[in-house]
Amino acid sequence: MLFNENNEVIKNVEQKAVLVGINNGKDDISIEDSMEELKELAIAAGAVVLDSIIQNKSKIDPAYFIGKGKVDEIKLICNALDANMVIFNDELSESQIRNLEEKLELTIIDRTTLILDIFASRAKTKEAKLQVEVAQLRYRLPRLIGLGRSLSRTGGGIGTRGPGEQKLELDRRRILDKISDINRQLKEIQKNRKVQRAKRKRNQIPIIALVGYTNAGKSTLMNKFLSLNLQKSEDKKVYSENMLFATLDTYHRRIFLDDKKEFILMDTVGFVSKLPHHLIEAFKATLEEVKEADLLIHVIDSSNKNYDMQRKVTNKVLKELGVLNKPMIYAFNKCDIALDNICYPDKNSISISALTGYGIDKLIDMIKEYLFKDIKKYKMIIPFEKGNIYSVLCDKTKVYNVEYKENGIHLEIDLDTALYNRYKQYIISS
Ligand SMILES: Nc1nc2c(ncn2[C@@H]2O[C@H](COP(=O)(O)OP(=O)(O)OP(=O)(O)O)[C@@H](O)[C@H]2O)c(=O)[nH]1
Ligand SMILES: [Mg+2]
Repeated sequence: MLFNENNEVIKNVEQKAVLVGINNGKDDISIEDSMEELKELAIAAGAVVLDSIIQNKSKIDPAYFIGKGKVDEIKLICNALDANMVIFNDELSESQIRNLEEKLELTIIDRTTLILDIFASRAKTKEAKLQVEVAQLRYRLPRLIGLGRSLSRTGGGIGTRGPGEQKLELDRRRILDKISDINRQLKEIQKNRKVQRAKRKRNQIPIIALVGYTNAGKSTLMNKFLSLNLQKSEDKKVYSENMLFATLDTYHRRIFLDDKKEFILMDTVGFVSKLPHHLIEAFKATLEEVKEADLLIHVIDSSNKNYDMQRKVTNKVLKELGVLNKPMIYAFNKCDIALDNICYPDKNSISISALTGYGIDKLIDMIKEYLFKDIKKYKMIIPFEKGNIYSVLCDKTKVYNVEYKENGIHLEIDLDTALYNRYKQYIISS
């Protein structure tokens, strides 16, 4: 689904697009790979891609983004191919979009609009929908101001500049009102999220977040773990699909391991290079949840030749979210179709296939090593007058068995080193 400049859905029109990108030699990946990714994004938004044009240019043209001569060339190509849309690989300014639209007489879409559009069409929950809307409005806001400035600069003249400015001010205010209205609604929804989060914290079950580039296989890995939940088959699988941004919300599922250990696994939205800043901002509340994770599993598509760039882009966003300091396992996924000579960034890396199950046992061992390393099961007796210790323990750790006997509360309980040291006088055996 694509939207026109008034945010109305362009219906029943085949989106026949020509892609345009600038090679300034500054990006992390080659322009060809970047254009390939843009093509996937365009397809994900429902467009048919007819051609891809690259211009080598170190300086951006303020009026047209690309060189003026290139605009004429693109016009010829679009006419010949019967395209009705040109998609740019970067974010354009309002005036660039306007100039290009005038000259090419086609719909102009930039990379940011494209990504926002995909998010808008994929968002399922009310929260995700509102978050995308805020990002879209924020994207439009400076463009309105920009337009206002350019009007006054060129001197729209009496009768045009005044009302033009007024209308812009009105649009601007309307957008600002709308943003604060949505933010109010989001706050309400997020209150509930906080309650859920507090509940999870109380349960003291460790949390693992799956993070990574879009299409890396996070949701597939989540489903693989769910298939291990033999005795708890009510757990719902999450949606996984070979398309960009299949997941836009965070999903939590409890995973039970064979030796009574359990953790909560969290599936999250995937990242992409040049992810619009407003989108990261808008999704911060959802992504905040990653902060509560005890461990991150960074899923990497090792069949993609840009896997290392994707890893770096993901780490950059994680840094922006303030979670890069958490313990992290790099899961090099899709090893069934991986490239040769994959380079591991550090020893916390493992090769897996979420699809075939290869390496999952080893991944579980690594998880246990991180999460349950110093936990052992003990039997203890807490005297009745120390009932408060019992409540502290219930809060902090897993209690398997409770019996009230004459001499106190008999517990079968997991203790890590810290809890063991604190309460060792009540331990009767391990
Ligand atoms: N060959 C192969 N394909 C895989 C593997 N893991 C996932 N896939 C495929 O990769 C595609 C993307 O998988 P998802 O699990 O939806 O990816 P994701 O990381 O959740 O993607 P987003 O939700 O978009 O961020 C799907 O077609 C999966 O079947 C794997 O180990 N091997
Ligand atoms: Mg997913």
